[in-house]
Amino acid sequence: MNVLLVLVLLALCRPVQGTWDNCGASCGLRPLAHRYGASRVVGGTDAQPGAWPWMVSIQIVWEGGVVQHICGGSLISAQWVLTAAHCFLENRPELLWRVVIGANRLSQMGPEVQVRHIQRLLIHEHYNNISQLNDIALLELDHPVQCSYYVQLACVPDASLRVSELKNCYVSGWGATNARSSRRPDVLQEAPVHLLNTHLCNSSRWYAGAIHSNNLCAGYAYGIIDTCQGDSGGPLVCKDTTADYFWLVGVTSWGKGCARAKQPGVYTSTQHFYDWILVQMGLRPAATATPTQHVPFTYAPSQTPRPIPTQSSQFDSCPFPRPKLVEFFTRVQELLQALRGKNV
Ligand code: 4AZ
Repeated sequence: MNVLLVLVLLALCRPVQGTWDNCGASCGLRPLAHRYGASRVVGGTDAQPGAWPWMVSIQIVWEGGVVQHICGGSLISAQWVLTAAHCFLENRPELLWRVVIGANRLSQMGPEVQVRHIQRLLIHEHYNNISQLNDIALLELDHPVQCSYYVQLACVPDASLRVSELKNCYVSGWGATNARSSRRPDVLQEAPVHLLNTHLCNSSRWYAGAIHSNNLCAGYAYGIIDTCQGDSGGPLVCKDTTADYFWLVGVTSWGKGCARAKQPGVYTSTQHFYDWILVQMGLRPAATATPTQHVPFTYAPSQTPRPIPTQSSQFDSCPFPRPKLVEFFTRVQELLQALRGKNV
């Protein structure tokens, strides 16, 4: 009887376990997470390959082939990357931009790494480059990526997620590891951060009113651990309170210096832009008349009409119910094994 139940459960789990080579309907999962120890980090540390599989590096390839990492970003569907609008302030579509997905050490990109070009850049129509309000942008890739152990989608929360209750939050990026040095790490850095109360963050000795309701503050009151230049556009993720997947709650936006006391990192809160994201991706009709700034990328290899997103279900159903199902069936399997061990 037990064997039969396990077989049924395994059959039910199969589509979930089989989603690693196409993103399926899952997001926020880290297939290689079992490889990492539960090490505590002080400041940024090298991330393990595949640790943050939605993390992308947005780069410029200069004439002569020199590659420069400009900003981070997060893969939210097989063909869309969420990033910061200010990464494209000196917007130069004539340059050769590229998006690197699945990388860990930028100088040694193995077969797990996928490189795409930007088909379209969509900057928020109300982005303000003084206040950094609405510092959010979407990149449409020229071709969809293949999901794998190293490439997974991030989960964008809608308004129903109680973000302030999330506890295990992390930032990652290839940005500067020291505020006073422009040297950039080769290996992806990661650090745990705390979500900080927005009222405290806006108080007179902190950011004195510069924090908007569409922002999140994350880091530490005493500084030391923070994002920095080059981390912009990258993810602030928090683990779900009940299951083993991560929410993309913020896009790295700005901060006064890096890692200073009472001046934590400021992030664009993704849940406030959930509807905007859906509209831009063509998954929901636009309600407003203001068009988003569409920047054509002339070098995009194919100038074919924009394909109809085929990944809509991945974003729409994100993250429920698959991660919850994985969690549920894992618990049931553990229970069955425990019962079997007791010969019940
Ligand atoms: C930047 O310039 C930047 N300390 C990103 C994050 C922070 C500061 C600056 C937060 O990309």
